[in-house]
Amino acid sequence: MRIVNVAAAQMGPIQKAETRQAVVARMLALMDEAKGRDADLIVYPELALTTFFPRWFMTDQAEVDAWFERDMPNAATRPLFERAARHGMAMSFGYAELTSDGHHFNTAILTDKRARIIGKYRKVHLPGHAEFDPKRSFQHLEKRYFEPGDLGFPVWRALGGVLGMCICNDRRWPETYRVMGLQGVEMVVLGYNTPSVNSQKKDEGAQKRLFHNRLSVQAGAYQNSTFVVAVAKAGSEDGHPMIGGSLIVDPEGEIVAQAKTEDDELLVHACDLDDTAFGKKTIFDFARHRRIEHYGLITSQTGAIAPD
Ligand code: CDT
Repeated sequence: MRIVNVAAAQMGPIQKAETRQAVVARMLALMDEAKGRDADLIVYPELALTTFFPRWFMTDQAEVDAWFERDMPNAATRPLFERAARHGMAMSFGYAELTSDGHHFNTAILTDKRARIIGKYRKVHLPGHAEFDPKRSFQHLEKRYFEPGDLGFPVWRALGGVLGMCICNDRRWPETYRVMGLQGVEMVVLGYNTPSVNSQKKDEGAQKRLFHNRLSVQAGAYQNSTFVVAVAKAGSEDGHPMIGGSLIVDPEGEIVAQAKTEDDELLVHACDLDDTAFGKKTIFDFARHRRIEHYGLITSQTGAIAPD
């Protein structure tokens, strides 16, 4: 057995006016609870330190940059690293990263049990728009504030297994899991901020959004024989509702833990990474089953729509 006792630390809403210090205090409370339940790894949401700021239209770059972290750890987040090291707990969380040479990414990190950063992922699939459009009932401006990630989908040897990360919209793309699956990933951790209503499809309410969340995570897990730990920032941020539904899924695609609230809530599950072995052997028997000669369209820019 290779047990990773994972804690999915769902977070309730963070209002625009809330400080990073107040948010980190909540994250520390979740971390202490995770320690009480013997967690090896705690996973927090996408952009965990602030409200989901890409819903706000900003033109002043200084105002935009105030939502970003120039260093990690920094003064606001150092308590997380110190507490995680004291607890001997690995952690993953998302934040807006501003690099020293001026690049903006939607980033997640993974630390080891001594709170050393061992992995960094930068969100590849950025949803939403680059420009404000008054016709939309609400804005989602990730394309305005972030560049697409430049690190691909790496995996890391950690906690006795192979771990990978992705962020929110990435979970809807089969390629995300596949690229990690082909590297032998055994646990994918991800955070999300998903509005309860699809601004481009008004009849798609929270129940359908929750269904698609489960569907994409369960499919990604089963089809690649990996655990997936998907963690929401949920609830209403300044009147903008987001789904909860954080979940831990096993390599057979079964939900083994699921959030019941839209608040700060911890889900803990002992994941035996050896449970990934059967599926990997039968599904990922590379030599016998893969037919790469038929997969070329996946890497083509244009795709192909069958003519009428
Ligand atoms: N944060 C994020 O990626 N959210 C998207 C919804 C975007 S709606 C334009 C998601 O896939 O959940």
